[in-house]
Amino acid sequence: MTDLLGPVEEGVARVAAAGSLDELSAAEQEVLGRRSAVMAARQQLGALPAEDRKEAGKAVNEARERLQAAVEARRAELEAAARAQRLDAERMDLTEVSSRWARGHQHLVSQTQEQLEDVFVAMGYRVAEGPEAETDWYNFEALNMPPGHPARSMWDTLYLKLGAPGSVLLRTHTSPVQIRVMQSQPPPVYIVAPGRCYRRDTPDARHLSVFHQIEGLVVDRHISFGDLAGTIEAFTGAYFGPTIRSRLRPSFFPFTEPSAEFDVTCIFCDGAGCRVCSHSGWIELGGCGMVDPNVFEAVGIDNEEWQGFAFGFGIDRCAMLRHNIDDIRHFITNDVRFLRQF
Ligand code: FA5
Repeated sequence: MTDLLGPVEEGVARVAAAGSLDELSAAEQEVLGRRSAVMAARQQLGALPAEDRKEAGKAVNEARERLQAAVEARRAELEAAARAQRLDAERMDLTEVSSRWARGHQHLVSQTQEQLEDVFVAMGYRVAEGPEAETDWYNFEALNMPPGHPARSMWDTLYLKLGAPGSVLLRTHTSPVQIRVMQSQPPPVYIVAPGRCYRRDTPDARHLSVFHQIEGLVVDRHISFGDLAGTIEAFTGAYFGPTIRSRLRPSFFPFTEPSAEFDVTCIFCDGAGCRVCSHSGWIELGGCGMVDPNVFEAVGIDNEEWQGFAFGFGIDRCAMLRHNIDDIRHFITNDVRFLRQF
């Protein structure tokens, strides 16, 4: 019978050299398959004289077992290496992620909102809030705009499919918070109410369809238009500094009488006229006026005893003016090169 010692040593070396599980399968076939030296020796056993057969059979089995053990050992090594490689590829290095991505920060509009709140809190105001999904009554009717009132067209409204058609909407301004506050507490009232507003406005350099306003409401005894004008001046001075001029010009809002709009000088052209200010030299910041007696009536406040003023202006516009941003749309494009500057 063929001597198996040499083929077994070669076979073990061949198996140990397999660099992958596929190579190992090929090597296993070679050293233990039908055409291997061990199998050939096994087939020769029947032809041996009976007295030699036992010894030869034992030698064949030992050779097979040695080769099989070598294959199993190499398979275990290769499988462990493959598993380690897979784990390494799938591994998530959390420390690497946190150092690769810079930490975020508050959006400029939120920063501006907090700064404006601070200006008014320093003047003794409280911060109030109200819902963004409002009823028609709070957004319009209680603000002296009954159904069908022509002034409703001043605000291009987005209605929600909730309740009776046209009864629930996305608030077009923060003025409904005036009503909610007056319903919830007796005068005197000194509040500001910042928040998101929605309109079917076409976006341009000064308009977005989702933007932010801050509402102010004061209800007290002996309040006059002079208090309102002084408050606006105090606020513009505190927030923009002395270089920006402001002006009040007569206007109309159904919920204030008399009403005014307040503008600040356009910082982009210093009043000369440019694209951002529509060549007027001024940028409109908000509306204001003395609370209309019909609004007091809607919330049950005696307008003989109490007077009040209200104002509402754009937070996004304040941020634009203070930081020289010539297009309000930068706030929503999420370009980190823009956002990182503030
Ligand atoms: C109002 O919304 C009134 N509620 C303001 C008011 C409150 C008047 C209290 C009287 C008393 P107006 O529609 O003009 O008014 O909006 C006020 C300000 O919100 C504007 O001057 C502007 O600064 C900002 N604003 C309005 N529409 C947009 C818009 N589409 N995108 C960005 N800012 C806007």
